[in-house]
Amino acid sequence: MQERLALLKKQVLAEIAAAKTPAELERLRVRYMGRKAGELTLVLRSLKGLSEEERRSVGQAANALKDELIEVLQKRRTQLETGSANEAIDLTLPGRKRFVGYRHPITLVTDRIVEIFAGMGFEEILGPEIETDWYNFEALNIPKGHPARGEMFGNFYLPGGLLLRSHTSPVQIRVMENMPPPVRVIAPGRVYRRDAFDSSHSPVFYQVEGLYVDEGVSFADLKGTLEVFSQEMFGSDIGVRFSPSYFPFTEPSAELSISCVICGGAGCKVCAHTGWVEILGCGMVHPQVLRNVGYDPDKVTGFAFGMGVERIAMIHYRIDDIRHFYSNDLRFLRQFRET
Ligand code: 2NL
Repeated sequence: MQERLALLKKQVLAEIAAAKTPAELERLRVRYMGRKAGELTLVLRSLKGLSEEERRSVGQAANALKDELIEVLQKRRTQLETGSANEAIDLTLPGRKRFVGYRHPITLVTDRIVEIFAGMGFEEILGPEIETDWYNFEALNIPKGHPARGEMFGNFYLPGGLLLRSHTSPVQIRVMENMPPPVRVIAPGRVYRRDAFDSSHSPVFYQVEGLYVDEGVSFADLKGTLEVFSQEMFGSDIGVRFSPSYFPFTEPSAELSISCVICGGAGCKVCAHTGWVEILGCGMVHPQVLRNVGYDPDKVTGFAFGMGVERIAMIHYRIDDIRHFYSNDLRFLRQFRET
C-alpha cells in the first residue's frame, strides 16, 4: 500500500508540473482527489479492510500526501495565473521599446527666452494664475472702467471678484512690493484672455514679461537689452525697430519689430509686405506704477516688456497656426525632439 502511494505521488507531481493551464490543474485535482472517484480518495476508502495498525499508518500517509498535493496544486495555479512559471517566459522575445516623451515647443521657447535674459542678469520668478483686481489691474495703472479690464468681455472672472490673470505683470508687482530696488526679473507663465480660438489667438497662452528697476535705468538700456535678446533669439543678422505704442503701465511705450526672418525684409505674407514683424511690447515703467508699489519715481526708473511665447515660437519655427500648439497631434509635436 505504501508503495502504491509513493508511485501515485511521483506520477501526480509530474503531471502537476507539466500542466499548462488552471483548467488542466482542475482536471488533475478531480482525477486524483475528487470526492467521488479520485484515486487517492479511493485509497482512503479502501482502508476499511485493513488491520487497525495498517489502517492508521496508511491513513496518515495518504492524508499527508493529499495535503501535500493540494498545496503543490495551489502553488502551480498561482504560478500559471501570474505568469511566473518559467516556461511562460520566452527569454528570446525582444523587449518592448519605451515611449520617451520630450518637451513641448512652447516649453522649449519659454526656457530659451528665460535663458537669454538670465544671461543678462534677470532672475526667473513665478506666481499664481488666479489674481485679485489690485495685482492684475489697479497696481498697473488700469483703473475701474478702463477698456483693458474687459468687464463685459475680455477676461475670465471668478466668483468673489477674482480673475484668471491676463498677463504675468502681477508677479512683478508682488516682487516690487516685497523688496527694494534694484529688481531685475523675468516672469514666464500661462495667461488667460477671452479671445476667439483662431489661427493667431488662443484663450490660454504663454507670456514672458521682464522688468528692470534701479537708479538711472534709461530707454537706452531698454533698447540695448531688447536688441541683444532679439539677435540671440533670431540670429545676429536680424535688424530691430522700435515704434511708438501705448500701454497704461508704461510711459513712453513702444513696440519692437525685427526684420522679417522669412523674406529678410524684402516683403512677404508673414510680414504683410512691410519687411518687419512685431515681436513684443515695452516701455518705461509708469511713475504711478512705481508709486503704487511704494517706490519713489524721483529716485528710481525702470523698463518693462512683455511678449507672447506662441508668437515668438511661430516666427522661430515658421508655424502658421497657433492651434498646432494645442492640438496635441504627435505628428506635430515629434518635430521638436531634442535627441
Ligand atoms: C505685450 C506688451 C508689456 C509690460 C508688458 C509691465 C509690467 C510691470 C510694469 C510695467 Cl510690473 N510694465 N509689463 C510693459 C509693456 C508691455 O506687454 O504686448 N505683451 C504680450
